[in-house]
Amino acid sequence: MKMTGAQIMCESLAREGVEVIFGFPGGAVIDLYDALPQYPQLRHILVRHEQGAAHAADGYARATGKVGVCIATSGPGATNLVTGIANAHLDSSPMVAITGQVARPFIGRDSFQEIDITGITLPITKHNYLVMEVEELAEVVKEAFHIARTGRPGPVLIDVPKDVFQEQSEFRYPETVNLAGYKPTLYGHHNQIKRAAKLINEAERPVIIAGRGVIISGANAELAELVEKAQIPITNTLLGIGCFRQSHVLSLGMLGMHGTAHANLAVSSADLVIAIGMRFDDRATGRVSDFAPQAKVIHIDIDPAEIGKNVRVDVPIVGDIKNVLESLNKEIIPQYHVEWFNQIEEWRQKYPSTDIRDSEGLLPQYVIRKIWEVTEGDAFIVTGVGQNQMWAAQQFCYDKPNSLISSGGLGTMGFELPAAIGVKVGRPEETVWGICGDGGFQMTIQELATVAQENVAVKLAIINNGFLGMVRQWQDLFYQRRYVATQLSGPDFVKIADAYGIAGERVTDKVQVVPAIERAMEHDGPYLIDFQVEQEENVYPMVGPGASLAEMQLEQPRREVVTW
Ligand SMILES: Cc1ncc(C[n+]2csc(CCOP(=O)(O)OP(=O)(O)O)c2C)c(N)n1
Repeated sequence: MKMTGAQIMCESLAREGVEVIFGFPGGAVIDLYDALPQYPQLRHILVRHEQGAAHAADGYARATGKVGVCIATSGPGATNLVTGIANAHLDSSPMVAITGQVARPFIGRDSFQEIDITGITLPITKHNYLVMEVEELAEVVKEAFHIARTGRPGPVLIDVPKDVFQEQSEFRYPETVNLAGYKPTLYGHHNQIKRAAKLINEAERPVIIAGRGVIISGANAELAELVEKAQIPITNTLLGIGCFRQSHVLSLGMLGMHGTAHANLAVSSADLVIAIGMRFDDRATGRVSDFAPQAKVIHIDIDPAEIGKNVRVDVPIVGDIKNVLESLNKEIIPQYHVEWFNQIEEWRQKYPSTDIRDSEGLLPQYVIRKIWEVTEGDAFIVTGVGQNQMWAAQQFCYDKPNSLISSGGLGTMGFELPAAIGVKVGRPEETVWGICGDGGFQMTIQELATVAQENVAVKLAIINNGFLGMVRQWQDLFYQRRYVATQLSGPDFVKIADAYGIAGERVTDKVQVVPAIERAMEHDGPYLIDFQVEQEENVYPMVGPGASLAEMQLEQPRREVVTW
């Protein structure tokens, strides 16, 4: 049967099981939009800025495990996607971004709204395509979804000239994909697994560092088996939160720049580090030359490019984590590490690093802890970037699998609101809380209109400190408190919400916190709370720039605080 390129695109998306598309139209994709109503199974969500579409698709993908899809027109539409694509790339989130391109005769002529988006996104996509023949379109879509979701997931961009959307061709959807040069290694090498098991069985002070790769692989159960069988303490990266129950006695919480003291000390004293589905980001390792100085390192990851990139590795295992751990667990001899466990417990007691200090004022940590208590941890938490993000990582005890959605690699302010939309659209039965910085929130605030138009029942907590808080913290600690360009005015967020038709309220006092959170939970629809918190609260512990994990600053220095 003959179809237009636009119909072929829609039909192919439907064949891939796509249910939701986040997008924004324009001239180069007008034919694609014109075909969309013929495919009612494809729900289109109109965002207010293409960056929002990419973050929403990313959040949707992380929360559902499916490929997130976004659409933008050529030129500025496409470039507005770039931050969101880069964000998905650095956090290994499966996404297909579809951009319109000027018609083929206009390419290379600096035509109206022409931009070389495949050139621009080459380093921030797993793969990208410029489709020059309508006959190739279905096969490209099939490949794009395959590449986005297999191996180490990531974003794939498909750029389609306007006249390719208009042209007709026979529709045939390929059954399979066979790409020479793209065959992710799924099973670990047998000898390497044996070597790893030997190290684990002989270790006296082992620590597991688990990352988001565990969640992507669906290996939570296999990881838990390893932890419990060999009684190995486990810490996680920021994005690894949700791969293992944090209330478990062997969980040390997050490591790194704002990790718990006992996790950082454990890694610094370990004789064996088992790194699983993580990539030794500098925020997790601290000064690399002093990272786990006494430890041998086993690194399990599906992406061979990660092995040995930042940290020397003794036993590399390339493979899908679920498969590798299944094999590894068979080789593990059950054991206890009583002395090691007691040592870590001593650190945990001595440095209760994420306890909230007494304060008359409204502390941001207190607000986030109360959201955890009221929701009983049964919620998706989507964060911004900066202090709010670190407190969200510290003050929740994450037992629910995959329940923290955060921009780790790129650290993209403005992620919080559109990503929360994507999470709620993908998992409508779940409670979704956006923990937002007042700075980050203002970067994508326009997506409140999307929330209202689609009635996306997200609950939004603005941790409003009147500053670009994390940058202010660095100015405080490392630039003698010279606050340059970090004091931030904002609108009346409650009035803004109201203007969009969204319910909300302001909280300035501790006693108001729990009732406000409860009202938000009971409200049938989206709800925004503007928490006006103490302005100069810092995140601790902190491993300063250039310091090793063992060199943490633990407490807030005493001084006058700025208040509202
Ligand atoms: C798009 C973008 N621009 C700049 C930064 C640098 N940056 C990191 S944290 C931060 C402050 C964030 O302020 P806010 O959103 O209010 O959150 P807070 O730290 O106060 O919780 C800034 C400016 C960034 N991460 N992303």
